[in-house]
Amino acid sequence: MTPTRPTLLAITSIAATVATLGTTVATAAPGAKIIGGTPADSASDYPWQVALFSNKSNFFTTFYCGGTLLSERWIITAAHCADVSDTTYVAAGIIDLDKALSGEVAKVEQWYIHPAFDSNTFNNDIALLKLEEPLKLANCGETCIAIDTVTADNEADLMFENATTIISGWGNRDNSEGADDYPTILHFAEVYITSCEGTGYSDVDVYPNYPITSNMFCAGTADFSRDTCQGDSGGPLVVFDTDQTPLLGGITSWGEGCAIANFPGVYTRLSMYKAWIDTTITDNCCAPTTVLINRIENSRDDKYKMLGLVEGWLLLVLVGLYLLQSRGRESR
Ligand code: 4AZ
Repeated sequence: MTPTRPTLLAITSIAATVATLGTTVATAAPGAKIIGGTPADSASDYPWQVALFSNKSNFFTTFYCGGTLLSERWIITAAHCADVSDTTYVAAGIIDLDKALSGEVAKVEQWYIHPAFDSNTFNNDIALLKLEEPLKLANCGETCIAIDTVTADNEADLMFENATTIISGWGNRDNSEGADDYPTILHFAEVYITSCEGTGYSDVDVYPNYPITSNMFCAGTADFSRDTCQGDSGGPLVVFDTDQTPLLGGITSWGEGCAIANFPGVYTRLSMYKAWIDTTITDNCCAPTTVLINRIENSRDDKYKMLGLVEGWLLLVLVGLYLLQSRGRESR
């Protein structure tokens, strides 16, 4: 079997078919499986998720890949999502593709595809998008928040065998042959990091014809019931540190079909790219100035610190008043 190397063309033609089917696509057949996922309740559940589309006037039909918010100016996605002749737009702060224009929408000014991306093997399947105008993240508040990436320094603590991760996207929910079931609402699922070959959920070398390089890793479930699928590409696989701060650990890249027994999904391994991400961003302007999720946590701490300060002053004033009063009593 040959692993699915999705092309943008495939995804856009699927989107076109979806468009022709009209509203019927919005309602999933009972038991239809992201594969095996759950619809998000609110855009604030996965505020780092963005959608890529190629025509602002018809968002749903030209949606083709996911992406992740690194800052108000930079999006990270899969390099194979860059195979696009049209202009790319990004929508943040949404869960419903039908209401994408109610989110924060920006035009992509420049794609930065990893220089070593190999479209045959999908090695280095990673790209950065610089937006023409910064997204006004304050406008969408809790529904659009940038996220940090896993690095070589913290990878061992976060990306171990069986670590829990969250995948999300607007990709196909039906893995039966030739079937399309694209949701308008963002879906998510919990999957676990597993070895791609031999020691994980599968006892065979599942991808003998396609090398799993050190720039990739696999994730899935023991029963192969949950997985990313066509249209989820470019989107996030997130892990959580001990403070429950989400960090981007992977980018949905490829795999043999979707939720097929013995074939876990393959993801781009973010920890390999910190230096490339940092230099691409700093060399091409607009270093992140946005509030990252972990910085929000810190600012929450600051609030508590402020509270401490206020309480301290209050105590001082009260002690002062007490002393003044007792002095007054003594002098009487
Ligand atoms: C795709 O075509 C795709 N099951 C994404 C993920 C996987 C397969 C295909 C992994 O975008």
